[in-house]
Order: sequence, then C-alpha cells, then structure tokens
Amino acid sequence: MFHREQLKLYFICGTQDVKSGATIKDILKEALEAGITMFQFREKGEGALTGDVKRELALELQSLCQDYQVPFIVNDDVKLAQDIDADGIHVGQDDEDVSAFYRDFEDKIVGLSVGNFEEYDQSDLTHVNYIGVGPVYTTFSKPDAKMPGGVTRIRKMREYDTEIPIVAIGGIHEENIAPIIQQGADGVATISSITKSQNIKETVQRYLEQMK
Ligand code: TZP
Ligand code: MG
Repeated sequence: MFHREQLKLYFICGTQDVKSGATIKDILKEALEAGITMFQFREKGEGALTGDVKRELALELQSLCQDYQVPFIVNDDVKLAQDIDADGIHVGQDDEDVSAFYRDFEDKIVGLSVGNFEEYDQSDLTHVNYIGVGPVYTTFSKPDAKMPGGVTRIRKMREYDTEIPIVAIGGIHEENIAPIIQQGADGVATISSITKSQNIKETVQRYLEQMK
C-alpha cells in the first residue's frame, strides 16, 4: 500500500554510487536507522551488477528494508521486482511501459519519472502512484540528466496536477529543500547527499526536521 508520506525522504542507491570504503549495505542500514521513508535500488551505468549477483544484493537490501518497514523499490528492472516480490517499481520515460506490468503491481507502488509537461502529457498516470520530477538542481549522479528545472518546475507541476504525489529529485541536499517542499512536493529523493554524507544520521535528521 502506498501513502504519500512515504515520499518524504526517498533514498536511492546502487553500487555505482558507493565509491569509498563503505558498502551499500552499511550506508542503507545507517540511513534506515536514521529514518528514511523509502528506498530505491538503482543499479545503473558502467560496472552495474546484473544477473544473480544483482538479485542476491537486491534480496539483502530488501531484507534490511523489511526490518525497518520501509518500502523497497526496484528501478527499471520489472522482472527483478516481480521475481523478488519488491514493494514497487520505478520506471523512466524510456523504460518498460506501465501498461505492460501494472497488473502485477496492483497492490504495490509504481513510480514514474516525469521531467516536464511534455512527458507528463504523454504519460498515462492511471496506474502510477507517484511521479519523480527533476532534476531540480544540477546533479552529478546521473550523467545523462537533463537541464535542471529549479523549484519553478516543481511549482508548475504542482499547479498542473494538484493531486498527484510528487517527489523532487536532483542535486538536493539538506540546505535546499525548504523551497521544494513549499512549492508543493511531497518529498525529496536523493543519492549523493546521503552516500557522501560524513554523518548520515545527522543528514537524515536535518531533512526530516524540515519536513514537519
Ligand atoms: N534522476 C534525476 S536526477 C537523478 C536521477 C536518478 C540523480 C539524483 O542524484 P543526486 O546525487 O541526489 O543529485
Ligand atoms: Mg530508468
């Protein structure tokens, strides 16, 4: 079951986002402990895990999320999400069409990336629980990211659709979330502000305090 409150602090991570000594498991555990509200396993780009190794890691991360009752979402890989019975799936505009798989995710969470009005207009949102809107600011975690739309894009998207749950993404950190929430986003999604944090507990707490 999906509640829009789950979007408040949505941590996204794959092995490609973890460079230094720590492991993705350590980072996720700290983030869960500190109170993230949703997690997306996004294994992408050069060196990304595939096949059984990816599946094994997914199962481990899923089990961690279950310990904290935080939804475990798989990016892109519909088959993996079905296979391990993930809590949901997140797809982009160029990924598998929601109409092709929504029946298998009826009681689960389906997220779709929507970068602008054109993408919004061409998307069937009937079976979509939330949209990811971004990049808001410049991001270094997605090499093919489009031009940042700023908080203006968030405000306009909220005016365009006053109901749909929105999670903002891209270049977000604890210091720049206030206007994003003020302009109508339900929450923020972040990779690097958590993976690169010197103190994940503090980072997460600062985020959550501003969402109250
Ligand atoms: N989609 C739009 S921006 C982005 C994705 C997956 C990357 C966000 O990463 P960061 O480090 O929070 O900017
Ligand atoms: Mg994708």
